[in-house]
Amino acid sequence: MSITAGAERWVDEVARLTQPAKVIWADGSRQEYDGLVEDMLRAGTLIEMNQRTYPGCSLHRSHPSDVARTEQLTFICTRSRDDAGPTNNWMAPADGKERVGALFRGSMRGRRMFVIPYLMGPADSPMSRVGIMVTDSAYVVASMHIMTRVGRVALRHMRAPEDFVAGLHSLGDLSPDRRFILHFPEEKLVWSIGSGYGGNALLGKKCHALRIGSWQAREEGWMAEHMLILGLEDPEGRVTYLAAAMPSASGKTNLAMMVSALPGWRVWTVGDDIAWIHVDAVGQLRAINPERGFFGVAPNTSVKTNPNATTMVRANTIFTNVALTSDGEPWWEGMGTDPPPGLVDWQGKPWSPGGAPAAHPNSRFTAPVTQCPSVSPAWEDPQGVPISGFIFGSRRSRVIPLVFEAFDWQHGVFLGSAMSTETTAAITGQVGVVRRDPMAMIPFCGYNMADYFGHWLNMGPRLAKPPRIFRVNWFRRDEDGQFLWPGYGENARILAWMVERIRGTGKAVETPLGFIPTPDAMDLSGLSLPRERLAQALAWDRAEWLEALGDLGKFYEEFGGRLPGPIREELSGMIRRLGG
Ligand code: OXD
Ligand code: MN
Repeated sequence: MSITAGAERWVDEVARLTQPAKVIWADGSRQEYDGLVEDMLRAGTLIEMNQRTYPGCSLHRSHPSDVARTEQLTFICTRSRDDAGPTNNWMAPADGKERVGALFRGSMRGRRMFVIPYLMGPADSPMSRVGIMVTDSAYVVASMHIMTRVGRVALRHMRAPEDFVAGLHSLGDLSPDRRFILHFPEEKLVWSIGSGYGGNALLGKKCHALRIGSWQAREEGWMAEHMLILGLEDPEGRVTYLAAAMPSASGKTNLAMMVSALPGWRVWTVGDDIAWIHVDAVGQLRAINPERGFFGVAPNTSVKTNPNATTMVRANTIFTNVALTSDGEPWWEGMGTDPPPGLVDWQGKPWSPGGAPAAHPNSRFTAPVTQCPSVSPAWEDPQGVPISGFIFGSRRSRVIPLVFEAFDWQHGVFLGSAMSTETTAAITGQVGVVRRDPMAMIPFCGYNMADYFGHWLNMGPRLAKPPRIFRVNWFRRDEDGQFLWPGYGENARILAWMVERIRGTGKAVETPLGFIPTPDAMDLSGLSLPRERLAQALAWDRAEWLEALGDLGKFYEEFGGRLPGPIREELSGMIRRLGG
């Protein structure tokens, strides 16, 4: 039997269901990409940008009701409801197949069906995995070209005919009433219909690399995390790799490609959204970025916040839902330039000041990793990069200090499980509402989160030297609503302290929360930040924390007896240390 027989059989089955006019296997070539772009320009689903200043760039405007991930329409379909857990929407697999199968029936009539064999991870890495995705959207195929490795490289990686994650996607009629993103982890299968939005439709990303990936990772003893990966080079040229989990649209891309404000230090970018992490033969965690592109949030990307990204998106980039200048260039709020006259908003309407934002708050750029000026020389290392520290960061205007370090692995896992964050425009719904988001994985964990905490706990003893775990919050504000810490390139000062902690030299005080940097521990040379502002950013309040831990306890109750004992013990230990 040929290695692709399983994929061919599945594709035939899907074609019988969706009834496309034509089936096309994508080869991932430049010629194919250019042809897709030409087709879309002709069809008006893509708009050519200024080819002199933005060569190879184009703009896609999505349906106005299809601009972000729709978590309420995203389901985990496991045989047992408990395996999906209380934080996931659940549908019985047979019900999902029946209900959503009816929407797929004939959904590609008159359309082309593209079959995309894609590889998540570097070629020839034992950590990389294959997916076969079917879609009727040319925009999705072109985006998959940028975000994944498409074609022979994927087929070559298959070890057996069933060695792939299958993903069926159709735009359907784009109605939110007929939109579903279903995951069948027991079958390594994804069904997505009714949305063309990246997080719902580029199935390699959240659906495969995180939801199905996390299920496989638990089964096989590795980790699939919503994490950036960066290498921090010190003035002596030594590079320390860190992985950081932060919720959607909360600064992962900016941190991953940060230009350090601390002289002599430099950040190298490995990934900005997803990390697949394995234990190697000597008990060292090693991480790969399964993607090969960035699907970043455009608003607030500027020369000040992320100079590398502004350079990176000057060519070969697909912009989605940004505003367009009369010169055919992209524009968004927080770009650092005034809105030029003649600006057209993300829906293609003339824009005038004082109204709604010109760019959608979740407008995006899709650009190849290789165009990032800070791309790490190790970004495609098949063995991955060695991880020495994990960072858990969330967006909280109160309570959570700027940075602190866990006592040990178990305490660090607890701190990750305790994360909550203020929501952003990356998901449909209200922005700025505090919600629980353990390890920034609440929307992406493909199984019961209590078991996920257990999986994290189990990883620790397998490691020769478990990475240090840090908690950060760049988003803390003062009483006037001003950020206490300048963030962006200045965050290098915090990363440098982490590296010193990893090496055993960084200074810290022990508190009931964990280790907090002493006032003189971080190098603040060249930064005009009053000492009392830093103290405020690092402060913690007993009463606020006890209240927060009370809420956390209620969240944990949702998991009943499935919550691992050590997590419960860490919670009571922290309450005890705080005198509660
Ligand atoms: C993303 C997200 O697009 O997390 O990365 O929503
Ligand atoms: Mn993300």
